[in-house]
Amino acid sequence: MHVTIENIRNKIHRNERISIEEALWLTEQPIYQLGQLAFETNERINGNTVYYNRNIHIEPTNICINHCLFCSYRRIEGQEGSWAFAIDDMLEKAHHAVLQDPKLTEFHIVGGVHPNRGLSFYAELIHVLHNAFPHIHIKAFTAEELVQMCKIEGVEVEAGIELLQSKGLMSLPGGGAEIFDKTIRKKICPDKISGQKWLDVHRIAHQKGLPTNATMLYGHYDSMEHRLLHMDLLRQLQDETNGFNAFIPLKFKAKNNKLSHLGEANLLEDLKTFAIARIFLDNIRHLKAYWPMLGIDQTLLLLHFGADDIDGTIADSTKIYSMAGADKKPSLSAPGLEKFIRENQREPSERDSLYNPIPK
Ligand code: V47
Repeated sequence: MHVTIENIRNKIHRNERISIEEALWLTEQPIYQLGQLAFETNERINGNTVYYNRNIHIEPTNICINHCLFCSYRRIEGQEGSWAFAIDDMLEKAHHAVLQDPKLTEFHIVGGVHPNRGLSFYAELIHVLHNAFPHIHIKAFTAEELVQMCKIEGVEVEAGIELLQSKGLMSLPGGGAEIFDKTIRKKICPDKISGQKWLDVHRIAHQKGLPTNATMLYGHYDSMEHRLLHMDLLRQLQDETNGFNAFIPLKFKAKNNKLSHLGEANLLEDLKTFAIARIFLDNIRHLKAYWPMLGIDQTLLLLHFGADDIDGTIADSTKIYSMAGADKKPSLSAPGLEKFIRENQREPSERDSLYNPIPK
């Protein structure tokens, strides 16, 4: 069949999915056409609503055994700028955050892969936080962190997830996916679990009833084809489990890391990546433009290219991106986020971690 924008539009309207080849063709069309298609696609799925939540990040440690070339955050034990918070310190941070915003709904917990903090430490952390704040959703640990914390204690990942779940873990964030292409993955994060293993851990989580997110780190050595192959594996797993809530393209930030010489993707590339993700991933409902990394202006623009979620209030609680060159103190109040969304002619909706609307 001869490919045209119209026959791809018709396909989408018939709820037929597009192939990798069609997606690649689309990314070579004028950006306004791709953007319009992504906008329409999102409108059919999520209407005019743009979601946000009230959350903080808790980053237990930046001490990490891995040597990911894109990372500006990792330190070794004892190195200046390293941290490894005790459970009490993290509980204190949580109390402080809830005092600042009593309507907080989510703790997002991710950090480095510490050489000797195993499953028991993290199970205790979840237990303590859940006990103190039973109404707050705990979204914690990338597949990478889970595999390593289980390995330290010789526990199978499945049993580890069950233990954490019994302590109050409610979902997994999408980090650590990076890019599934084997050659690039070896080059940029040589010590990380394979893409296949990442998918296996998320499959297990979904089977245990834990929803998860999925990320993709783009804008380094990857091409659009690598991104689509990455999304294709996510689309296949989602067909099997329906456990992914959101897809989050993470733009590589180039400051203070071993890939700084590559620079960053340009705006056109960002728009294309988000737009094609919205069209291609027909079975993942939400596309998140993570504002602390992108900055609010670019995030708002991406709402016109398929994104429907901008993540949360954050309250200056994450260092991963500021250390790599993003906004230094990311923090916006719920009314502040709502104002930005409204100014963009969209309807804000505060959500919980599972995308249920929070009544006003
Ligand atoms: O896996 C690290 C990325 C991820 C850089 O699930 C970088 O809701 C760009 O996954 N430039 C961790 N990206 C953070 C993450 C996340 C963030 C927000 C929301 C959710 C969610 C998940 O951060 C890592 C890695 O891909 N990352 N360094 C960098 N220089």
